[in-house]
Amino acid sequence: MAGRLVKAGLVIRFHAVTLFPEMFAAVTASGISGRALEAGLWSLGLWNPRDFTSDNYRTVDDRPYGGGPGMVMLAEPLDKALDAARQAGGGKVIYLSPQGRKLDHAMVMELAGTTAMTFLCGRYEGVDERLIGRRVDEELSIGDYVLSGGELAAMAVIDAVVRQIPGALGGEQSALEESFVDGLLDCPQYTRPEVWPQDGAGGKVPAQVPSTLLSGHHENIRRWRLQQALGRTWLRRPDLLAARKLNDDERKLLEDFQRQRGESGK
Ligand code: 9WO
Repeated sequence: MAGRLVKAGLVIRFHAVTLFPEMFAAVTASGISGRALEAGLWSLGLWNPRDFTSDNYRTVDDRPYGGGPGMVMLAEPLDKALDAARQAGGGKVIYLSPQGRKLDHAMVMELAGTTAMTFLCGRYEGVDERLIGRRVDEELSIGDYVLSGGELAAMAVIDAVVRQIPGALGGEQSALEESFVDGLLDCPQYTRPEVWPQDGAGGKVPAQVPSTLLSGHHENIRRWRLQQALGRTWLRRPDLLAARKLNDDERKLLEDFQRQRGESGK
């Protein structure tokens, strides 16, 4: 089919400055991101600061001024690696660190609207502050915890952004149907068998698939799912619910959920 050869103009060129380029196989070789890479929807340039050193030992780190444990990444090799990424059309430089702005769905969508970005991946105890001050455009965190380096955080961002590129999700699947697009958590999902486990023992969840999902009544199913999404968001992430307007119908569905939960005595 001729249409298969025509693809939307949206291609994102990622770059990563990293001492561990081989780690990025996790997003290039598998799954949705791997398939989207093969489809030409994104590319990844990997730049190892060790390849931009000039001493015999290929030194990329040194001891912190002021003393203390561990090592700090040298500015010079990172600066040269970032120059190389920039010459390849690197876009904004993003440093992944726990000190950064916390990533959310809105920021993922903003990044997905750009054509290029370069992730600076720190290791050890961090990167010389002068390099950050001179070369970094944005500092991003994926959550309040410390990793061993920025690579896993960069890959989390790549994965989240790539799934927003039109065509990255196969078939009828659409990023528009995902959690957070609507400001709510996802509803529960079920597949075969209709009863599991057979003896129904244990668990805080019934063994039987909710009857509405088996009814074939599409409007009722849609409303059940919306109600579950509202109820779960209320229970687990009241902060998200507070940030979202509810229409009359949604408010009734949520009140109904809250009533039913009160009756079952939790
Ligand atoms: C390591 C360390 C060891 C002893 C005392 C203090 C220390 N701080 C650090 C540290 O923060 N290392 C970072 C490792 C340096 C920057 C790259 N690293 C990193 C990035 N860890 N966690 C992230 C990260 C990035 C984005 N979102 C969450 C975590």
